[in-house]
Amino acid sequence: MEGAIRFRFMNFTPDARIYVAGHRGLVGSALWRELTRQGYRHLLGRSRSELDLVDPARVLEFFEEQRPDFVFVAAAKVGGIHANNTQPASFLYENLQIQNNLIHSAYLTGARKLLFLGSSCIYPKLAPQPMKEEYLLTGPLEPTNQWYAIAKIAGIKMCQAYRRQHGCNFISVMPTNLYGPNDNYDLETSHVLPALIRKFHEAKVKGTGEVVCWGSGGPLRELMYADDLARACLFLMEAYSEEQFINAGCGDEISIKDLAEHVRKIVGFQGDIVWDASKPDGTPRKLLDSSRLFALGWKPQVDLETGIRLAYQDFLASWGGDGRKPRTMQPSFATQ
Ligand code: GFB
Repeated sequence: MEGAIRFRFMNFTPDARIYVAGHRGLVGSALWRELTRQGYRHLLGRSRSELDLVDPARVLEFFEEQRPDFVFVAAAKVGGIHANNTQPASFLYENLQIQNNLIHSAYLTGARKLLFLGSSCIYPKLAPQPMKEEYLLTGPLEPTNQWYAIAKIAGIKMCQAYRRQHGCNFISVMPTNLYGPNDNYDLETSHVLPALIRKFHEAKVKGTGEVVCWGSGGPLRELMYADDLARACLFLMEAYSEEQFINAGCGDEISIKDLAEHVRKIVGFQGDIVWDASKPDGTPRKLLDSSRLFALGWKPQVDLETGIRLAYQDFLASWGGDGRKPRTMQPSFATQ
């Protein structure tokens, strides 16, 4: 049974001190934009060079100095299918360290509430679709991202354990696949949508006849714009305090083939798409059942077509048309 929440109640008001861990990443920067838009005045953020989240002493020191009331854990080592598959030790070690340090320091310094962000890859590879929260730990994980998934499952359990033993109001949210401003466009480590935007754009600019995409194109993915997730997180920080983690998706899925076709059209590339079957497909289907969240009254606002157009604008603004380096370096700690 869950223990009583003993922490002093404090409303999530514009005066609260709010720490967004990972504030320069895809999700963290979306949270920052939304908090600013909604008038929250005391936002705390630290870049990786200012605060190494892998270091327990530095993290605790930061919490002791700054005493945040509310904490969003949007910091993690993240990446697409290839990065997950080829850096298992980094994905497991760094994520466990980062989340342990943040969650434990929030407990020690009396944070009023913490929201931990996981990932839809926590569910079994062949879970029934759409995936309900209850399906956690009911079957084997997808091998390409099991390391990241195990770390994220440990993060959920950390929040639940600190609630039970210490009465902390720590909650967890499982987002679906995300995209949007400040995404990672590095082709080795990115997720599929930013990779497609960059590949098609560069092929258009260089006049290349074909673009190579990975796998069979058959897998289905649910893709949500990061600002929608940010709105969901603010909503949940205010309205949700249960031990049960909660899914956050938009409810629509698309095949990777159809996604590639959409991006090709939006970017304006007229050549062919070639599928490289030597690259992994990953999970065949990954659709979240977000009915719990929808029943609370939240719904997404950005449809895929609009979102891809916005993401392409972000790519054009942060990358040169000839594929030169981004104006701002992509941070290593971001989340998805
Ligand atoms: O987005 P993605 O890298 O990750 O790949 P996952 C999704 C699908 O797109 C896979 C295909 O079937 C890829 O093979 N794909 C096609 C491509 N072309 C490309 C390309 O150029 N680049 C990339 N990256 N993919 C991740 C997990 O899984 O999802 C993480 O590894 C995390 O742990 C994240 O959970 C949300 O959706 O397969």
